[in-house]
Amino acid sequence: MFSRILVANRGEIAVRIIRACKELGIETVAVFSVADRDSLHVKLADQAVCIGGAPAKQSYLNIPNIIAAANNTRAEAIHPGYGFLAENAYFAELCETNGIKFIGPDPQVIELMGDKVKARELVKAAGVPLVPGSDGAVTSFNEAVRVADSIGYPVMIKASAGGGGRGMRLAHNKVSLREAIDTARMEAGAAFGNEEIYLEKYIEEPRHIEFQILGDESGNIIHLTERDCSLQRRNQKLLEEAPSSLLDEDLRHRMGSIAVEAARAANYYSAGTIEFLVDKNYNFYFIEMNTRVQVEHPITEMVTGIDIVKEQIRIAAGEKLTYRQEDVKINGWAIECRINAEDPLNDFRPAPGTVGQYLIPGGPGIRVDSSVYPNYTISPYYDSMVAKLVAWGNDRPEAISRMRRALNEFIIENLTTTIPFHLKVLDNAFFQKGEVYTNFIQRRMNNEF
Ligand code: MV4
Repeated sequence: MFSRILVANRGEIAVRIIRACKELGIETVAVFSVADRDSLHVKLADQAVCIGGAPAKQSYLNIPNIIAAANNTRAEAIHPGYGFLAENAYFAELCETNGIKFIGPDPQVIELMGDKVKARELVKAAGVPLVPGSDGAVTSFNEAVRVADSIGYPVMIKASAGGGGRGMRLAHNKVSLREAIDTARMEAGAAFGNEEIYLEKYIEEPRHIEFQILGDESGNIIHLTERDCSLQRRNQKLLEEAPSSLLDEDLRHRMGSIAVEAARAANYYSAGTIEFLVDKNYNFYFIEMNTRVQVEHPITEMVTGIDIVKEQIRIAAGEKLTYRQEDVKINGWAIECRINAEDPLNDFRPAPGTVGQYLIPGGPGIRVDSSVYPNYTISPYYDSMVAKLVAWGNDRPEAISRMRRALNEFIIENLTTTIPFHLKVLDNAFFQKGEVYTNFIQRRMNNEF
């Protein structure tokens, strides 16, 4: 096992990783920007190194400074968390060439899965169902028209280098297809330096269901069942739950087996996520794979009892999985609310600032992953997450009532947060029936938000 790990991230996920290291008896090195001198991850780590200015480009994305910090502190491994450098294959490769273990999958797999066209081709060959669409990238308007005519409108245009809904465009007919393709290409070029696009049939009101994967470096791969992330706003997840109210045991088993096959096709190790869309007829389709630990990983931890971050670290240290698929059981129900410093009444505009009193909820079934403390200033330089509030219950109604209780208990003075919005979602009759899907917020929350 490692004796010292550098955590190349900030905020709640840096704190989460430091906690896992402490439980494993591993020393931690935090890195921080000049805006984060007073951050909780800096206080909790054994050592901390300033890696640059407040803008992420100068610090949390500053590869030479992070590698230097790891070398200087003789850290044996780097945990990238999510965001920033977590899915940067070049960074992962550079860690390895410096003799530092990157806590994540093989750099070539990061590269492969970052290319959504290549990822589709790879898993298709392994028999994984895809959303009907183009075979590979679409290179001309005429080709796009041919594909759209054969799969039928509406179609989604997606950026090969995108993912998570970034750079997606919808086209209802041949006329709007041309404009959608031109815009998608331009946006993808500007955002990712890569104009490659592909086409998918538009799935109406799908559910976004993702399977948590764990694999070791000996080729053992299991899944930790699913998360339902259908409640999104402009491709930002607001609330996630595990398990999904949509799946029965049979569908869970079939999707889980396919998710493991998709990961196996990539020789995957470490933690990862296979994302599916599920349509109204319970057909499921692979959309992409994420090669990092995700924001919403705690709900899977709550229902399986498996510590995903500790497993990631053990796997990176060369240990074999200690769980077999038959050891993984779902116990109860978990919901996560992402509490952001944003104004739901003002188009969810970020509202960073200095918190006054800060009192987190507790009691049965409640977990709070946060790096905020009283009088802490949330910086405008980074995302506006205040806390991930997770509620566990024996069943969905109990998880909902605990979440409602905990949201009301949370004291976050002097900040505008999304808590009132989350309470409205939990009170919504459609949500309570488990009806969450694309446009839920538009269609079901219109009057309130
Ligand atoms: C789609 C889709 C409909 N058809 N792809 C992909 C990433 C995710 N963040 C949103 N994505 C979607 N991809 C096809 N071919 C609709 C969405 C989508 C969505 C899906 C499930 C639940 C909520 C959603 C909200 C917006 C968009």
